[in-house]
Amino acid sequence: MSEQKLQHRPNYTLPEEELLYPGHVACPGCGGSLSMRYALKALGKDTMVVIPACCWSIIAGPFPYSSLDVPIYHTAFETTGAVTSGIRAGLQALGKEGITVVGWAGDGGTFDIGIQALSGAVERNDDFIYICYDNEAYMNTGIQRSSATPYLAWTTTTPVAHPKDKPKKDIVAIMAAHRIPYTATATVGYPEDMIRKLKKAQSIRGAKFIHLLSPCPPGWKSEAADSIRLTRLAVQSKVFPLYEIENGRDYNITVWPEPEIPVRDYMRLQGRFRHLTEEHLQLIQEEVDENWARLVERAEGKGV
Ligand SMILES: Cc1ncc(C[n+]2csc(CCOP(=O)(O)OP(=O)(O)O)c2C)c(N)n1
Ligand SMILES: [Mg+2]
Repeated sequence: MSEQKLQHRPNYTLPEEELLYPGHVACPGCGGSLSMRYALKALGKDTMVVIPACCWSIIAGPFPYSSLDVPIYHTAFETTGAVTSGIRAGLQALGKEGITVVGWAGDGGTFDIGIQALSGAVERNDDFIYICYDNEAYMNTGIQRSSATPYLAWTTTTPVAHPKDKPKKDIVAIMAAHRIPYTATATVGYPEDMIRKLKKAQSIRGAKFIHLLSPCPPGWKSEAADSIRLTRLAVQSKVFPLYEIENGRDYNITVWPEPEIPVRDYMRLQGRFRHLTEEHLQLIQEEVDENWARLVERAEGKGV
C-alpha cells in the first residue's frame, strides 16, 4: 500500500489489491460476491478458481468476459473436489509451484451434490482450499432448500405450510472428521478474521476447508443494505460462530460473540423466518445454545 493511499484511508486494514472487477452481475447486497472479492484480496493473483454450477457461474460474466482477474475453470455441479485435485496434479506434473488452487462452490454444490468428490479430495489430503459460500439454499435456480437451509426456514420447496423440518447439516464437523490440516468458518462482516484465515489456509499444505456465511437478499427476503449487518448478527446470536480447527482436533473460537443477542434479533430482518411463532423461536434458540455449548467445550479441549 502506498504512503499516499494510507494517508487517505488510515483505517483500511484489508489488502488493497482488487481481483474482482466492477461489471460482475451479482444482485445488490450479494454476500457471495463480496466473499469472492475478499477471498482474492487474501489469496492474491497466483490463484486458480474452480467454480461448479451455482450463482457464481453467472456472476463472473459470460465467456469470453470475466470479472475475475484470475483463471476460472467452470465445471459440473458435483465435481469441484475432483477438478481441484486434477488441477493440482496437473500443476505438479508441469513443475509449477506457488499457485493456490481454490474450489469455490455454493452450499448445494458442497453439502449435497458435491460432497462425494469433496470427501474424496480431502481424504487424499490434496493441496487445495475448498471454499463454500453458503447462502443456505439453491439460489441460482430459484431458492430451493438444501441441507444447509436452517431449521424451519422458508424456501420455495419448504413453503410456509411445510417449513424445513431438519436442522442444518454440520459440514464443518464432517470436514474436521476427515482430520484435514485446517477447517474454518468466516464471514464478510468480520473481514480481518476472514482474510487472516484465508492467508493461514494458503500457508498450509494439504486440504483446507473454509465455510463462509453469505447472505442472499432475494433468497433470505432481506434488504440488500442489511447483508453485512446480518453476518454480524449471525455471529453475535451464535447462529454462525467464527472458529477454526487444526488437524480435526484443535478448536479455536476466533471472534467471541459481542454483544450476545437472541436468535430472534438475527431472524427478524429476514422474510424467510417471518412465519415463525414464539414456540419456533424457542426451539431454534435451544438448538443454537446447545451447539454453542458443544463448541465452547471443544475449544476448551473438553468436548469430543
Ligand atoms: C447435475 C445438475 N443438477 C442440477 C443443476 C441445476 N443447478 C444449477 S445451479 C443450481 C443451484 C446451486 O445451488 P448452490 O450450490 O447452493 O449455489 P447458489 O446457486 O446458491 O449460489 C442447480 C440446482 C445442474 N447445473 N447440474
Ligand atoms: Mg446456495
